[in-house]
Amino acid sequence: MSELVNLSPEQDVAVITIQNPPVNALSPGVPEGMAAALEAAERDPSIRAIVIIGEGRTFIAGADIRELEHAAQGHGAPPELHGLLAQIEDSSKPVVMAIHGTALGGGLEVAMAGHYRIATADAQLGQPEVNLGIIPGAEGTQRLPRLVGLPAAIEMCVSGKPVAAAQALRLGLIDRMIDGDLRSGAIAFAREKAIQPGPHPKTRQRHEKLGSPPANAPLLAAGREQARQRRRNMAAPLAVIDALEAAASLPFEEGCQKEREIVTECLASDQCRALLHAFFAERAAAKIPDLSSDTPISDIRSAAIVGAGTMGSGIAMALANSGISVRLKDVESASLDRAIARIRQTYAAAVEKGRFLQGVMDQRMALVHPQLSDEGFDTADLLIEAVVENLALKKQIFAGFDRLAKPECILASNTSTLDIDQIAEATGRPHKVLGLHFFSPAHVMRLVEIVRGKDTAKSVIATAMALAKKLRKVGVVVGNCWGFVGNRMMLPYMREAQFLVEEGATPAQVDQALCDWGMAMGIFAVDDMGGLDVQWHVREERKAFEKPGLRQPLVLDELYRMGRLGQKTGAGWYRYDGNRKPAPDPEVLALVENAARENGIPRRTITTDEILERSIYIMINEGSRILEEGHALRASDIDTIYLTGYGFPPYRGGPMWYADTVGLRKVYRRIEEFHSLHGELWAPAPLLKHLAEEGSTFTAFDAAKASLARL
Ligand code: 3H9
Repeated sequence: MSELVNLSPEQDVAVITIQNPPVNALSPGVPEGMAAALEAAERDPSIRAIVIIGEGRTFIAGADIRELEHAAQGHGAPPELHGLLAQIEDSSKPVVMAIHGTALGGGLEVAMAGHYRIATADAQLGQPEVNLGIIPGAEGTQRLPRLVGLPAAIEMCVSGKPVAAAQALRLGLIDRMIDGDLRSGAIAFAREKAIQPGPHPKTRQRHEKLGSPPANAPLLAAGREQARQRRRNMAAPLAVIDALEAAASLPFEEGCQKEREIVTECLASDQCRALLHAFFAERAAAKIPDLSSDTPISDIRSAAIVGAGTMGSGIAMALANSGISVRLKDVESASLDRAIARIRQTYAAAVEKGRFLQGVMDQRMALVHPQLSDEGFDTADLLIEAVVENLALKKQIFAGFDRLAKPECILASNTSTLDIDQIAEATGRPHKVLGLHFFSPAHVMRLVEIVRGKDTAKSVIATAMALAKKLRKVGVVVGNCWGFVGNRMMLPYMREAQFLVEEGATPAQVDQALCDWGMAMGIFAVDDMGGLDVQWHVREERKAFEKPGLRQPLVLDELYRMGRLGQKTGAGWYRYDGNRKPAPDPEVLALVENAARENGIPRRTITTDEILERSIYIMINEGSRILEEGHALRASDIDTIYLTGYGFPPYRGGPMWYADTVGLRKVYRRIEEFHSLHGELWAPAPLLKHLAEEGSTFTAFDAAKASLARL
């Protein structure tokens, strides 16, 4: 046994407890400890059954992802669990897996080798490996379809989404749900099974749900189509179907061999390395170097929002979804009516799709209180301003917050670009003020930029991070500069796309290139969705921060003047039909050609490579400046922001990781070339130049900074 695994006999039942906090990952020592405990239980004649359970908040959340990372970097092989799984399955005594929290990846694979599985109602079971660019590599692709059938196995492995215990029971993945104490329930269940005549079911020997080749062929074809559409450009979701096909067509051992080959190939891929980076980047963002673990955190139980527009109502839903009571204030009752209708419609659609029950919708609706007054502002734990981007108006609202709020209340602005310190100046308590920049739609998008002003108290930042976690979002602390991190990088990206169009591309060509590369949406489609009026105002305001005479896009003004404001007016960069489907518009092309002619810009053929380099490298360059100025704590924080808030393809790891994979020398060289061709907007960021000349990477930059912080 080891410290990581405990064996305790409960009369005739051996309870093997995994104790590897925080998530009982199968780190080195855990499989070995389990094997030793199983052997001891097998040898002990007084033991009639075995229970395997996790200590703390969860069963086993999977293989140790650090180990996978080492293997992906070429240091060592992936964890090997074959021997342990066979030992569990071949045990002469019934082995019961007692699941609470999460049984994910290798955790579910271990569970499926048991003879029986029981779970608490809140348990989640899944094979999320594709999210890390691999496939289940510990025989999961071979056992899962034997338990749940091919269609459900395809769905679980391609989506990577876990199923809740009730569904797992329906699918045959677990045998029973347990009310009350799991450990004692598992012991009782194990005794029940011990007296049943053997043999106890071995998953690997089951075939009844595997179907026949002719019946499976269309299921596999549909699965591959689903993988191509839902996980665009990703290799692992397609590869996992090859392994599932092997389960249905080959003997178990041969299927396992095939799975092993595929997982080894996946682990050696750029996609896998990028996705592993994304996993750890997201967790690293939660660590703020100057915030100690004892920084006080207040519990946010009630909030009030000023501004019932799209953002205000989205934030209200995000809060209500986590059980926080929220007052939604606006100056016009018509705005409130629209907001409540929007919220009700969103929830009703979720109920219709089966995401949650009507009762849950009713509870959430009851938490949102529309109002024209400031009632309840004096007792709220958090006040959020979500009005239009107008500094004077925001300052006025914050002055009101200052008069009304209780001393411990946190005052947040949802500004996407403005100066938090100036907003804080309108109050007598700037230490309580910060930015909480949600992304639209705020109840869906995972990112929240947490903007730290010069006076924001550490406890306010810590509370905001805890709130983001409670809302199941990803909080990333950013500095107070124009546009913070995300929008500051977005502006040059949008601008460059417009220059490309002036020089000869079309909006549809640019968008197609970006989508094919993996962006969730093309930049012109994004612009039309956000509204060209918003973009126009942002650009006008931004001019105050820029040197006069810089190249400005030519056509945006004209579209704005024509009232082509994007989706909301049925036309912007594209023309929209009733289903909001964008269609290229010759009128826009004529405007562009005209503007280019008048301004002496020769039009030429623009290649896909040029579109991609100019769009992505301009972001990387701005990201480098942000990093150098300290407005992002790490390059990986910038990646997390782009992955969780801006539709950057996860398998490319975020813009800064992507730059590392291209090679900073190459990126820098191209930026230099663009600088000489296109002028000052392409001036290389000094940090990028420095790292490129040193042959270094952003990853190395982050690591060096982290080790300095530890000194
Ligand atoms: C797999 O199993 C492959 C197999 O098929 C075999 C192949 C051969 N390993 O997320 P949190 C750390 S692939 C190592 O903030 P939560 C995490 O880094 C794996 N570490 O907590 C963090 O560390 P730190 C399949 C892990 O409560 C801390 O735990 N499994 C692992 O919000 C807390 O994490 C998965 O993909 C791990 N497996 O969420 C599950 N998991 O404090 C991945 C977590 O130092 N994990 N850590 O920053 C999750 O989805 C979430 O962590 C979980 C908890 C839902 C479990």
